[in-house]
Amino acid sequence: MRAMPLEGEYEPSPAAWVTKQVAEYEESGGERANTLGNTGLPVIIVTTRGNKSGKVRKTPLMRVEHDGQYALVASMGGAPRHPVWYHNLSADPAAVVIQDGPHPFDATVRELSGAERDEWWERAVAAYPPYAEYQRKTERLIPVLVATRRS
Ligand code: F42
Repeated sequence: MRAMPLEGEYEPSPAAWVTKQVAEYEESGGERANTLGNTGLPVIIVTTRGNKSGKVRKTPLMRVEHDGQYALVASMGGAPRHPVWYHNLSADPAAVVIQDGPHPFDATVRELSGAERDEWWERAVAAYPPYAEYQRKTERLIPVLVATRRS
């Protein structure tokens, strides 16, 4: 079943390389622009709704998948503040579309804590080792959310 794209006006990221990656990923159905730079490590595209503007926002994130669920890691390179897409998801955990390959799908997210977060954090660091470095760089506990496909 195809995703119901989040209605609303798409507002590209102010970061040009992010906007470019999203555009190329979507145009190619996930065949191109599907890794982080030349790391060879896969990314997904996460669509959220701006919690203030209501605009549609699209964010490439590292692909951390297990049994059909995805971890969304609000690392932002270990910056002191959470990325704003995290606030969008916190405001509306059901306004989420995940694209991992050609077909985007609707999902719902839940923020993880405790042992469940530890388990997904391990998977995240295995998929993208710099996450461990980012956590060492910042006082904030990097939020980990799990996205589950809505049938
Ligand atoms: N970021 C991560 O945090 N984790 C990753 O695993 C990750 C992987 C990754 C791979 C490839 C790549 O190209 C980028 C990657 N990034 C990763 C970076 C990620 O794509 C984002 O650029 C980054 O996390 C920052 O997200 P952000 O949502 O904070 O982006 C800012 C720059 C942004 O878009 N700001 C907009 C602006 O105009 O300044 C506003 C966006 C927005 O959602 N606004 C809300 C609204 O209502 O419209 C209001 C938000 C609020 O509460 O103020």
